[in-house]
Amino acid sequence: MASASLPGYGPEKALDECFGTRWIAGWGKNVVPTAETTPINWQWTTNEPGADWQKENFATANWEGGPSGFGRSDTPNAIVHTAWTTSDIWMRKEFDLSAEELQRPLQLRMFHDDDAEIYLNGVRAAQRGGYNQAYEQVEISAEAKAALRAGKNCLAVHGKQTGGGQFIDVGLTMSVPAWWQVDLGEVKSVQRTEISFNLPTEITPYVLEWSADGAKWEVYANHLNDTVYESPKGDHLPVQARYFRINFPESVNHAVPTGIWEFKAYNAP
Ligand SMILES: [Ca+2]
Repeated sequence: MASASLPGYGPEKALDECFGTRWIAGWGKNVVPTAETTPINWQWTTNEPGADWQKENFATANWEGGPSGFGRSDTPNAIVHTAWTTSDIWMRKEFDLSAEELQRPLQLRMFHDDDAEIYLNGVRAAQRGGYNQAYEQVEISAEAKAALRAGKNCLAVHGKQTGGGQFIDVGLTMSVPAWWQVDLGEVKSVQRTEISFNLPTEITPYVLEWSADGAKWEVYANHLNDTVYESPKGDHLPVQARYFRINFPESVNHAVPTGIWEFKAYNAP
């Protein structure tokens, strides 16, 4: 590994300089992606569909198909792939969940302008009034979570325009635990570490562990409850370590997969 001094950090040696870009595989999964990452085909209609439109087995033969998101392209931050300019839109999307995925934390990810009602398998998952101007994570109601099952499921959305900008796009995200580990090659005296995450202005919760032998691990730093972001993220603890491992909890989810740009370990304070 390369050794280097960092400008402004004094004459210290980086035990491990740049490891390059390391994306965390499986950090999270967009069960139903939004147009932020992958525009997907929904069934949709702007004609009043009648009662039970949100039910799983509702017949949608006369609905149209088109890619997300839906709205007017002059709406700030909107990613429009299908024009929707009338007062109401009803949308449906089927998706699969494995038995294992069913146990994972799931959230809606939505951008609505204006009002939105969201259903999972016919049960109300969330309801929002007005507009939110950007994508955000939204909790799913306990009733709708209970209605999910392994196999095929149905996400149904009603969007309503009341004035101004116009847009609707709804996704379903799943969190999974992830970790990344580095081998310094031999046991080294480490005084501190730095981690550069790919989302420097987001709070990225993690637990950093260290080990001399790869078998017995101890906590180097616990950042599960941080309230402010810092980039790069620095931790200080003198240890004799060969391995470091960054563990990410299930509770974090960003539409853009979180990753690590760099991990550095230093033998000077
Ligand atoms: Ca509006």
